[in-house]
Amino acid sequence: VCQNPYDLWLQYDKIEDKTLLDSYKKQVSNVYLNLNSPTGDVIKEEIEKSFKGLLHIEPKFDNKTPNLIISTLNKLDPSLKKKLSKTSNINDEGYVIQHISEKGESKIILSAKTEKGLLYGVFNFIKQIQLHKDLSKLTIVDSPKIQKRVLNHWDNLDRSVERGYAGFSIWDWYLLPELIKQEYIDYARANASIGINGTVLTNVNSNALVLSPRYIQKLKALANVFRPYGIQVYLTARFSAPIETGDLETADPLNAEVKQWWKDKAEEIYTEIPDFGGFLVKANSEGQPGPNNYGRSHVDGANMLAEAVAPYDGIIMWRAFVYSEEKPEDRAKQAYSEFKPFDGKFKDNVLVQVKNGAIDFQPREPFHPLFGAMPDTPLMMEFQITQEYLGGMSHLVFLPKLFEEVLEEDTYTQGKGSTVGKIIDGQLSNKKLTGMAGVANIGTAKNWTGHQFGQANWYGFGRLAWNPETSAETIAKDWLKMTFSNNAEFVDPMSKLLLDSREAVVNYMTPLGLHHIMAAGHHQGPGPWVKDMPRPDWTSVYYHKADENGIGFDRTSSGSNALDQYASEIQEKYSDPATTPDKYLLWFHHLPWNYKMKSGKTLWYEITAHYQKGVEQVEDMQKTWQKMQKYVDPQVFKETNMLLDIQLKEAKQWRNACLLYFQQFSKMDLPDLIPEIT
Ligand code: GCW
Repeated sequence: VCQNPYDLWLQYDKIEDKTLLDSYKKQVSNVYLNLNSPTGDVIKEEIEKSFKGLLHIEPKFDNKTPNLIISTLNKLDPSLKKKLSKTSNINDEGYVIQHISEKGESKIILSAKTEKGLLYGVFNFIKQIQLHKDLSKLTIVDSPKIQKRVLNHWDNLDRSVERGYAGFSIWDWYLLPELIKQEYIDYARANASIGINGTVLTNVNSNALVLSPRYIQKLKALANVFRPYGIQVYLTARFSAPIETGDLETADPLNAEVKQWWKDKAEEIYTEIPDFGGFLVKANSEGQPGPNNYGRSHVDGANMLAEAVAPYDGIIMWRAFVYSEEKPEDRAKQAYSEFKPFDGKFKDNVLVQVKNGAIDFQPREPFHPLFGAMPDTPLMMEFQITQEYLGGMSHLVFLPKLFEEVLEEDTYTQGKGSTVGKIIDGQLSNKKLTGMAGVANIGTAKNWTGHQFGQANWYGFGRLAWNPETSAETIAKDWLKMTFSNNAEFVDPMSKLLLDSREAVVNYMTPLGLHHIMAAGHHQGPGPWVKDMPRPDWTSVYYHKADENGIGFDRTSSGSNALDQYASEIQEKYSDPATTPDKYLLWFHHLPWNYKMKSGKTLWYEITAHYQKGVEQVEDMQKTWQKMQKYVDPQVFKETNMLLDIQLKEAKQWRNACLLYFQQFSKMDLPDLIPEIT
């Protein structure tokens, strides 16, 4: 076993099964490839690399008697083209991979409308080999369901990464544009392999320095590296940039000089980077400047920027993560209150980027009520891949399970079946623009993500951005097979481990709808006691509201009425604790400690049992992992063991801290299932 963690899921180790290997060698011995472009070179390199690694062959490219034909549709021999099924279904980034027989000879055709489509097809084709699939049965017709599949780096120009746990930023701004690190190329390749087609290089909290001419040259160097891989670069735009640069005295979006400043800035960037993607903006949130500073609205701000990038097909991703310092309203309600009235008012090249839940990337939140509530505005999903509230660098948590849960939630906003996924991919409204963003968990760590299993979250984000209906189970299995081993004795128990890991973290951190009870500031570890912060909605007591009468946040009509922001089907169900799913119970209700749960037990008992269950689930993860040694690189095996030890220790800390803290209010005994804790 010799996986190299740096190579992520693109492990191309020789296939051991001799029969399989021989059949592959026969099927793809000679490749037709006739592309004369940087993307063509990338495709060729990838074919060479994977065939050398997986099949131990040097592919022939003599174009005479090929059995693997890689060609764009317009250059494909018409007789072959005729044999392909459903090519009209693919979009510009889609592809077809199909096994056909021609004059008794078998051939595999890989075709697409564009070279970018071919690149995605090539990565999928190689994946089929990694997964030991039968190539003689291949018929894959696939296109991304979402257009903008983007990583958001919260990377600062000093190379610190906000909420990053994998070392420093991989962007070495100091040595750019001259030094092009191999990591930049490998980063682009990894992203292309999972269909990610954009990257926002800077933190939403960054200052405007990155917009200066010096930095635009650095950015250009990166864009040149990424282009053959189909990846566009984007930047965050600080709203006060015209002032910060010393050019103007105002950033008022309705001021003519300000408008011109952004137009000039866009021109300057696009002159150097013609395929620049556009800007991501955090405005009037957590101290960031924005249009509100001038008495203007989010629409004024977003549209002003949208106009500046429109001539170049650029887009603006305007974040809806806002919660005002002045408003005493339930924080969960604020983004909806502020943004819903703007539905239909944004320009066509604006996406409103909404976090999956209304608070902040918790282990579990109900879906954000804005999904479905702005039918005339393209909404872009923002997931967090880095584990800010989910154990940071030390906990193994498979996030595709969380993402899947959100995407499958029914908003009922256009009748039953109006899932969040269908709103995001535009199915429900024929949106012209669609997008999904993931806050990256990537850094200078030798394995990119710090925790080896963080790689699965990067991988899974890409898969879901490509197709939000992909199941977490498929993602888990594919990732495990591509990264480690196809052996069922490894894949079956390990995919169970991955799929259960998300519920484990919910259980030992925030079961039954509890949320935001982490330690203040760094958000790692328990802190249900946190109070007396500069803002009430930064404390834990604001969210759990535990007192002698009970626990939970009443968001029904007797409380903040945040429930009112959801469709009536959801309101009806969730307004009564008896019909609210247990997983959201304390998100919507404040209930007495002896409230009788669906299980027949008291609320207090269920809280304790969930915390205990979470701890036991980590113990189960350890047991499973112990059996996997022979499938895993020794260093990865050892390190994961040590990390699981930390996770178990911290899970116990969570259980102990939360139960002892809440017990002072419940004044009820800990049931026998809880070991003695002090
Ligand atoms: O959750 C908060 C994080 C901040 C982050 C902010 C945001 C980038 O604690 O670190 O800032 O969300 O999403 O803007």
